[in-house]
Amino acid sequence: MNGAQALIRTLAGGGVDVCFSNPGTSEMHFVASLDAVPQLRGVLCLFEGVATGAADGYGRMAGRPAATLLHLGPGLANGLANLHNARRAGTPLVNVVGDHATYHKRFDAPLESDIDSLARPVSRWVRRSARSADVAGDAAEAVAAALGPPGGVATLILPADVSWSEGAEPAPPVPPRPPSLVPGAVIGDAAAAVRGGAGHAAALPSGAGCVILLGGDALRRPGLEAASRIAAATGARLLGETFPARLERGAGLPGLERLAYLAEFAQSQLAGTQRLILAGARTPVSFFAYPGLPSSLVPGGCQVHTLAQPGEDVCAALASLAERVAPDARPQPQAAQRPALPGGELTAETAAAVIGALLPEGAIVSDEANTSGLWLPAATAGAPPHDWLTLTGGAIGQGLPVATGAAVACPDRSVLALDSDGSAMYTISALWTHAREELDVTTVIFSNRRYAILELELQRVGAVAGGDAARSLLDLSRPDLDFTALARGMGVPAARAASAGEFADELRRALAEPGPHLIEALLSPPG
Ligand SMILES: Cc1ncc(C[n+]2csc(CCOP(=O)(O)OP(=O)(O)O)c2C)c(N)n1
Repeated sequence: MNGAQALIRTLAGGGVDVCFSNPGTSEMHFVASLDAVPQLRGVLCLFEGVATGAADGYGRMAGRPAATLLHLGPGLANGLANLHNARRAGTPLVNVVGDHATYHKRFDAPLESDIDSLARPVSRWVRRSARSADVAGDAAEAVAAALGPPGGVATLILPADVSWSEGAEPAPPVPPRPPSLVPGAVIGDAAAAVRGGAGHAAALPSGAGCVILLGGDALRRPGLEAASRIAAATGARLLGETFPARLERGAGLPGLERLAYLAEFAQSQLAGTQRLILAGARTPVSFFAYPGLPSSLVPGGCQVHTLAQPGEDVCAALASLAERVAPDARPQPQAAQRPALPGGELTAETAAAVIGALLPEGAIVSDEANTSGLWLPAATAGAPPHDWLTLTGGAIGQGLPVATGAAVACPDRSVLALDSDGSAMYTISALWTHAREELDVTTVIFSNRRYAILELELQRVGAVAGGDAARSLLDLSRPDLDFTALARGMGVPAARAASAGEFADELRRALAEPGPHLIEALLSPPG
């Protein structure tokens, strides 16, 4: 057996059943081996950023890694931005990067580059397989490293001669580590913080001044329900991290307000907090630095308590905390509630109401709506239960690929990709994979024909720019993008909506029919 065959069998044996691929010459033996191992499904992506983003979406939903197959340093470089997002999401992902044959590298052929250095910043584990006899063992370790906990990107660099040489055999899976349990003393410390700490005024509910910031796995049902019990019993306030990898929400689950993106709003959400408990979330910081604003969002004088670190079982920690401070409390479920279908103009606000009115039960939403997404959380809060996946690392071009991977991971669920026009263009070729794989993804493009957030940021950072040269760098018109033509050109049926009513009709139709669809929502400028 050659190295590539042993690698693929080992990945499949370790539960990796899909490989989002954009191969080249050095990966041909990997490609050739796929027919012999039907347990590993190869999915062609026409750009590496689609492959890495799709593997992220898959890993977030499946809870186990997909593989990628990328072509040397340049292929990896094309995929880096979405590997960065995956790293921020804590997604398990096995990133296979082909390389030249070991003996060919010293000739410095045109595609030669420093793959290891490119991989390291986005990877929690990097290994270069040296011999075909090693590759299966390396692959088994890569799967375990990707699973963590916490999950992350494991990059396996695969020289072409390691792939094609005989003498390999599959390796058994390496058992992943279980998450560490949070020590009782840490739970006790958090319990004291929730109960009010020293100097607590008896007239106030014990949790007054306390915020529990939930992130990571705490945003799945068990974590949310435990946190909700704590909040119900003590008056502590719950907030979710700004950009969750995966948030379970909707009717019947505890509702959760997220920390705002804009630092000024986040500051006002956290104002008056005396005790901040981090449950799977990082210490909140401003997304960017702004002149005159602090980087840390922790209010002055507020004590920060970490309930669970990355890699620790945050849901078990929240459950233990709930048993201590809220033994009799019940989680507070969000009531079922949908907005009425609006008429009139199609704006970001009426579009959100349409989505809230029609979102199917069990939907997976890939949210890269940016400024057009402002009204989505409120409009969908009481919709039937669904998952919400967001732009974890701020590198735009994630939304369509994450939807691709989520749809491959969950073929029985409806996937809704909500994408702003500028972001969609980075990885627009994901639509071709939606069509090729017949994925049930409905893509909504919020077409405002601008980089609207950057118009706002221009003012917020205090840059003085009123001229046409500056404006033209934030403007997506001249020519106007025709997303319906782009979609049809890649095999995805598409329609345009210019009013709230048209958008509702098109969304209803797209959600009812299997397979991919695209709706270009031509937004009226905000009034
Ligand atoms: C990889 C990457 N490149 C560039 C940026 C900078 N950037 C942030 S938002 C944005 C434009 C977003 O425009 P669009 O997706 O149309 O959303 P809108 O702001 O109009 O809602 C850009 C270019 C980024 N965040 N990530």
